[in-house]
Amino acid sequence: MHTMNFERPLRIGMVCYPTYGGSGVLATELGKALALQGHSVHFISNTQPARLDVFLENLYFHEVSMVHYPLFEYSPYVLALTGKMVEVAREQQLDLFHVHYAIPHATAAHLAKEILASQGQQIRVVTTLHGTDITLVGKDPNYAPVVSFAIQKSDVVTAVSEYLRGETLRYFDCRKEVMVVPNFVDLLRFKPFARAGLRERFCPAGHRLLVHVSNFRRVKRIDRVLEWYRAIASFIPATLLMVGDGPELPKAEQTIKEWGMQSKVHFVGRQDPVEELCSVADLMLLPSETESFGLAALEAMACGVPVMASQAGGLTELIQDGVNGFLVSDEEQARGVQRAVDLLNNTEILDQFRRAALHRASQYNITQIMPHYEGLYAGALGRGIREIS
Ligand code: GMT
Repeated sequence: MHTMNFERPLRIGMVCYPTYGGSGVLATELGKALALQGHSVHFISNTQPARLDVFLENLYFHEVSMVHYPLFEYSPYVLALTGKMVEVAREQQLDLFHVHYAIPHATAAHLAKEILASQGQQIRVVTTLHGTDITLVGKDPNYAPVVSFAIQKSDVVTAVSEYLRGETLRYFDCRKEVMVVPNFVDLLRFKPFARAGLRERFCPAGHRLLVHVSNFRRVKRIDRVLEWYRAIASFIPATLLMVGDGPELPKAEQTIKEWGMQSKVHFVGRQDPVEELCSVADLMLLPSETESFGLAALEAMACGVPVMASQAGGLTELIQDGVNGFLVSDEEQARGVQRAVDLLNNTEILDQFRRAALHRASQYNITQIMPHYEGLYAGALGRGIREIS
């Protein structure tokens, strides 16, 4: 892996949500890659991040313990997190915090930085904006001033797409340069798999296999996944694989029952390794209302699967319409379905789309993207710790 040389390895506090959301996945994969480069990476979160599944001697996890007290209806997580960040930074002599998802991590990082400064320890803060921390919940008037302030106070701010950078500048009093560092994928892990018999477990011969992977939140528009599938299946034999779990799952299962399509739609819950399931599919469906980047789409493409997605947000930067997938506007749903049917009916063109998807994903390999973060760390640390290559 090409990377930078520093005077010494960095000591990084990585703060993220531990669940299956894209920001936690990104943070975890980045942390693992940085640890492989020799940096010490300390994850700080309320439970062990889902993909923190390897042992490396310079990769650590520090659990935030919540304080419960009868007076609190809601325990103040941001304070518990800040306290833990201060403790870890002091004990491990951290150089910087890299916080993923602004709410509340960037606020906690600012507080921790101030507390540490008052004790004579300087630490830098790199904030990565991932999506709804800006586009949905972040701009809620209750949170917006706090998010603005935390962004301004970060030493470095990154966004995962040009779209998200634009939204940040549009909605927030940012007064900060926002650098775009896109999502990435580990191509050693995400590649076309051909596990014998896996496709056949879900999908009869002669069917096309469609897949959706998400955390089943409203923003993913699960109802539209099902509508797209039903429309496609009205033209060609097709099966749908629904991977993931979340608040919209029960409603989706109910819809499929009402449509009497239980034998053709498989809900398989959260799955690791998702790459094996993606690999056996012919097309991914991702009609999200907004998607700052669309990591699930990138991971599917790395497995050689084209993506039919909404023409929204960062998806339009990743997916090349008519080359490695389709971008479907709200007004052109029927046309989108027809294009998908035409693709699935034509094995030769489908193979072309598959190859184009693989090629596109190769431009987002972790080996290419990780050095951008290291460069930003070097910049944030300035003379504190020099990058020497
Ligand atoms: O912003 C969110 O909804 C949460 C976040 C997550 O943790 O799942 O997802 C976002 O971050 C991913 C990683 O950067 C992006 O690939 C997703 O597009 C983005 N989700 C949305 O914008 C809805």
